[in-house]
Amino acid sequence: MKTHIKARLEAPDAYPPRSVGGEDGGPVPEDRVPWSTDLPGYDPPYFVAQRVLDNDRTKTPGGWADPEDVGRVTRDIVSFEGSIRRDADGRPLNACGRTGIAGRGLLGKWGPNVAADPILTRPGSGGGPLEMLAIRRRDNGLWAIPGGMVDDGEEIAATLKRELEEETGVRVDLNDAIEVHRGYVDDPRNTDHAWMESVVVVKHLDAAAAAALEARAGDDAVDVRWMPITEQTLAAMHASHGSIVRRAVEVLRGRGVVVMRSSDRVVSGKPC
Ligand code: RP5
Repeated sequence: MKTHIKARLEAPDAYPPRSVGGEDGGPVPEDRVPWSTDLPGYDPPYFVAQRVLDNDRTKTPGGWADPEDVGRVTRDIVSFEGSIRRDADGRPLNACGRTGIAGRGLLGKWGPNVAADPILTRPGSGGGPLEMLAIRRRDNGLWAIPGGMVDDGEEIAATLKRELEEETGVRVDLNDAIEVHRGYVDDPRNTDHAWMESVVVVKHLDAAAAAALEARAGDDAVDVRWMPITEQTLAAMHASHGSIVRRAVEVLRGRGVVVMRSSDRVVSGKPC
């Protein structure tokens, strides 16, 4: 069974503390995350950001958020993770289980909020570990894959290209990139009723092709760099990006890309 860690234990500053509710409160116990387990009295705090309410597309021209009444959502709510459970009020239930926050938090859509994340890699300098083009996020200061939300009606291939260019200034043909993840992202913004899912691709560039790129931080990124992929850098990444990059590294290794010195081995991991 997949589970989540950040969506159970971390949250943006704007959120109330994640809690099972009641007098004792506290985060959801790890073994009570699956909806299939009993958690009598589970009553997490409800939170929806004002920014989400202000962007209700049924009220605000150009808004990017669903209406607060889930019954008024007209689009199909579908997940890469399979069929979606709903609660007694018709709200979609997080594909990885309880989070300790009800409502949508900072996310605009009920259910999955779909993103696209392109990973570019290059050989490490001086025989060092493989490197990836990473951005530092404005919202939490963490290094991340340079991705972003898929706009309404946008093809995922277009989002991958657009986000790479907006956040890093880099234009690369991603048609031959390899898909390494399509599903849940353990993002600290996730709630019981709204969560991140993403399509992640990887493309490896040789040293000359990478050297020809001029990266500069833009949009939601405050910094950009070629980041060595090591256990330390992966562990410090935003959301479950570290696990997803691990998967990308395994895929590249399977295709004969020299990944890193044996002393810097990256162990395999399964993202949720
Ligand atoms: C992550 O948040 C996704 O994997 C993607 O990288 C990102 C999308 O959110 P914004 O960067 O648009 O806030 O969970």
